Amino acid sequence: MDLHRQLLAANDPEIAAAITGEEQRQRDGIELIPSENYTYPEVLAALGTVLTNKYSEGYPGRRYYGGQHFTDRIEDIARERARALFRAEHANVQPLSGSAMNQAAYLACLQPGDTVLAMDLSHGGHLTHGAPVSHMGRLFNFVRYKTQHNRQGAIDYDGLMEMARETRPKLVLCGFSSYPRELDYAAFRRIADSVGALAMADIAHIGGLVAAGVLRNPLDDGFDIVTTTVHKSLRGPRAGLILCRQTLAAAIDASVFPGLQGGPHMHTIAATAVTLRKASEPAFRDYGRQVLANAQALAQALVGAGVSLVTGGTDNHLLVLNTIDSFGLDGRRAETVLDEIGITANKQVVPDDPRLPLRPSGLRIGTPAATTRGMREDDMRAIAAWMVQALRHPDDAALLVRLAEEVRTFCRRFPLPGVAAA
Ligand code: DSN
Repeated sequence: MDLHRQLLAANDPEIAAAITGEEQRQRDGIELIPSENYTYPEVLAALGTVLTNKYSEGYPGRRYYGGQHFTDRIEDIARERARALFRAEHANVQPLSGSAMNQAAYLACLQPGDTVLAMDLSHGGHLTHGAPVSHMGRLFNFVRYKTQHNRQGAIDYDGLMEMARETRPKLVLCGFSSYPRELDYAAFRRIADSVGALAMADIAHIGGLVAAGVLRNPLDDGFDIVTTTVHKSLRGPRAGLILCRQTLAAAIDASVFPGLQGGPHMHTIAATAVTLRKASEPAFRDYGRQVLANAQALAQALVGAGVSLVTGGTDNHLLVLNTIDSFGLDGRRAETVLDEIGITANKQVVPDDPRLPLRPSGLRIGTPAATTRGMREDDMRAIAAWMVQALRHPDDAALLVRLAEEVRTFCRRFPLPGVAAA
């Protein structure tokens, strides 16, 4: 155990024991929540440093506190790496996480009451894309578009163009947290242009896949603003990035600080810089390809076993299962049953779900974390088989115990990055 952990164990055994327990949970189980990942040991090292002691309000060269020699260097490196990796004119690396980055982006370019076109939450959009329960949904006039269930979840771009002409949005937003298909960014750009709106993409989930070059980068299609989290497919610390045109740089920066946030978390920004360097290496492209290949293998195995997938499949890293149609179980029960055998997923609404979000009709799974641990297509087929057995027999306690043991044994083959073996 390293010195910091020894000190923690000696001085706060309760918290130390809970952290050790979480390490064990992560090591012994299969992580399928599509927004989670295992970060690099180097990122964990950067996070646990004295940078957490420092206030750095402002931006490099323009801070409100002294002692910024090293923090300026770190933030400059992080910004430069983000710009280079995503081919962006400007990058802000200070957003504390995904919701803050989207809020800062809206507040940079909209006035209260302005109209935004965004994807409906149950069709795959995110809370910050105008769900009525979010503050953003109250502040701006979000008009929601849906996907077409009978066309593999495709978006009706002609219909969206029509909707834009009727509603005159200031911002056309695309992106998602539970949509398994690729988007036509050029079509979104044309729709935004047709009404003089800005085009923004929230690639929070797929930022790593875009960085790896295995999914399309909306900046290459002339988007004005792109936001991404750092902790999902990018495999970094919990943080957000805003990438934008140079003409929006001053507004975005002012919106993040002082508009929305105070002191940036410099330990996280250092860890973000480390992540961005890793993502620019050739091995990360291989990782991105494997994430997609694993998602295909998982989807094919589930469909082959008769499971109903929203949109019928996936083009990215995530899948949404309709567990009511497939197993007669709501998403909450399905999540609990899988938890019992050591597979972590999350309940999920399906398009126009008649059920409530805490007991929805579906389950969301994805492959970024399992891929980081080294799992490949054959492993995805084994995981699909365990899932289907458990979900078909949720009340068979003996079966669930046996499957849990199989999952634990399987997981021993895949070490947890940055954590010593048990
Ligand atoms: N919580 C994230 C997700 O799971 O997709 C989005 O905020």
